Amino acid sequence: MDLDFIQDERLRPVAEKVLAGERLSFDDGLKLEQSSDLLAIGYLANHVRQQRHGNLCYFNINLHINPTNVCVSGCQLCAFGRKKNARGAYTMSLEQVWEAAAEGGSEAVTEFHIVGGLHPDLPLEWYLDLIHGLRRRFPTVHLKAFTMVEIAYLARGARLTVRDTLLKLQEAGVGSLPGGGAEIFDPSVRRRICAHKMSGEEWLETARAAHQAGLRSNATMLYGHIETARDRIDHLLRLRGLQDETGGFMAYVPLAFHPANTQFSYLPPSTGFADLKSIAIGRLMLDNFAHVKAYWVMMTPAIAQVALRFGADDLDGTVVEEKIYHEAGATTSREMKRDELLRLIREAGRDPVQRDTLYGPVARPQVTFTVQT
Ligand code: V47
Repeated sequence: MDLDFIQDERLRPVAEKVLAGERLSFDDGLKLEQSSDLLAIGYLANHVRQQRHGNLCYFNINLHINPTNVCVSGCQLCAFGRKKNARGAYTMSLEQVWEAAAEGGSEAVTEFHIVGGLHPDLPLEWYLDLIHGLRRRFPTVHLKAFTMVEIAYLARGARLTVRDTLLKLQEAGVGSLPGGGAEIFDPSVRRRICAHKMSGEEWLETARAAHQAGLRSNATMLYGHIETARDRIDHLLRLRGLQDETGGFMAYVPLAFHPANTQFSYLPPSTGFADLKSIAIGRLMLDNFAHVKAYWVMMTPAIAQVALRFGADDLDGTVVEEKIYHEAGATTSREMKRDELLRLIREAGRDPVQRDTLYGPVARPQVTFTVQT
């Protein structure tokens, strides 16, 4: 294939590998990181994306629920968590969680995305009741609930293995796990951004246990703080390694760090250039992940839309009431209407597919799409 689209000659061998369908190495990843030839990187990522998904772009109709912001972890990166009796700390009652689910369920929601802090007093039974209650009230809604960090914390509190905890939650109605809490796996970075959170190894170990229990999950990477390019590529390769083993990850979701109201408030926020590069490099390195998600809440709808031409095939969903990013200064809306998602996707020349959490299509008469052959 003609490689005229490349301006940075150092990318040529990487491009040749991508176009030949070969797996990229750590050094290839670094070359991509060190290059400013964003259009060439994006072209390659788009090539991979087109091969996997043609012209399709996925989205879902979901509702985020954060039952509590009380958290013992005190991560330096986080603007959401509060100590138990601190100002602004909240914990919803089970009834309030179920009411929030009912109130947000107006637009044919197919997924509740449920994550919260590590609450020192809420036992596993409380979470099982929460899930049971949602399952009973909303039997058709998929419950994507609790990060690896929450799962391991609940297991420790209940004196159960991670596997047994996962099995109990699954039995109660949890259908899959979101990808949060991965941050950056490198231990020296972790010590500075989330000193008391589980290690990267433990995150991967918990994801492995989840996949082995039959629960699929997503995976995230938090970038744009104190990490280096090497840390980012190392993170991606560790995710790729586990995916080779379990095949249990559905989507990779790069998350740009929002510094406001965190201990890193002196750092500048991410840029459109860095966001698009992150999406594209993720798509190129994670050759065994089906999906790369441009989470519009984090990267703004404007950049997320462009990302659909830089390797992303999924815009996440309607979200409603996002708290974690907005506490950290996100200026995006807290919700997006289905019609607006459709407009963004169609304007980018993609064919929208409303999906369920596990990427099965959701039949809705309003959605029309064609697969390009
Ligand atoms: O784990 C916390 C990150 C994550 C900040 O799986 C911050 O489909 C930026 O994981 N600036 C939670 N990021 C969000 C998350 C997620 C979002 C959307 C979809 C999915 C999915 C998962 O947010 C946390 C942490 O990595 N975070 N604080 C901050 N100040």
